[in-house]
Amino acid sequence: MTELASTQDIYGDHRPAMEAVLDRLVSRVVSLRASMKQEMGLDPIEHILSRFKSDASMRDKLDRKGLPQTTEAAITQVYDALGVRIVCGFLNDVYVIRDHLIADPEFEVVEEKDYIRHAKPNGYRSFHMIMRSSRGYYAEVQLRTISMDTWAALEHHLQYKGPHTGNQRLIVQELKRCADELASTDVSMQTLRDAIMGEGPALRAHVPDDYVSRD
Ligand code: 0O2
Repeated sequence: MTELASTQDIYGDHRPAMEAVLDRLVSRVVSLRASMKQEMGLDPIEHILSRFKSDASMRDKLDRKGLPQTTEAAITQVYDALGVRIVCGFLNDVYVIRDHLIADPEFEVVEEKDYIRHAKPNGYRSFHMIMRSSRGYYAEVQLRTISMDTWAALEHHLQYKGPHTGNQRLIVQELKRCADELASTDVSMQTLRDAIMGEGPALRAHVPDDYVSRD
């Protein structure tokens, strides 16, 4: 296939259909959020972001991967032209949402990377899913907690694609230490929530009926 000139849209005629797939995926997540909120009595999601990888970023990625600058390569060989990031308050909700997404009939999950159970050596944590729509467009879903999101955002500024200056060894070591501390906090916060949500109804069950708060 002939390479596209840099003035031509790398996504070609596919752009509107891809935008529709991204919208659809986001609306699936939004409705999942609403049903989980109703079921749990708590909002499992802090925020949802979506992005359509820009033409320039896609072209950079194709170059980095040694792929041709063609619409076909952008659509079939790079899986994150469409991206959705779901940020949860608590660790368990990441996996509950993952289980719901995997059961979604509209999208097939073609790959999963659990960088939570298997963090990257630098400390990066997140759960990644590559989903394929019925029309064959790929989207990457990243699920993470607020702590993981904070770390990734800061690390992105400091390290991921930025200039490598300063005491590199110390920076890498400190970033890893912060990631591990945040991961441990996530576990403590989950334990705390389990204690609060688990004990709440049990405690109430032991409170006599006439013992009501007069506040
Ligand atoms: P952007 O702008 O965030 O979308 P590939 O996706 O094929 O290039 P890989 O390594 O198989 O490469 O993908 P992986 O590991 O699933 O990671 C892809 C995305 O995860 C990245 O997207 C980042 O968003 C995020 N990510 C992965 N590792 C790190 C990390 O160490 N630090 C931070 N802050 N984010 C990370 P892009 O394409 O880099 O860019």
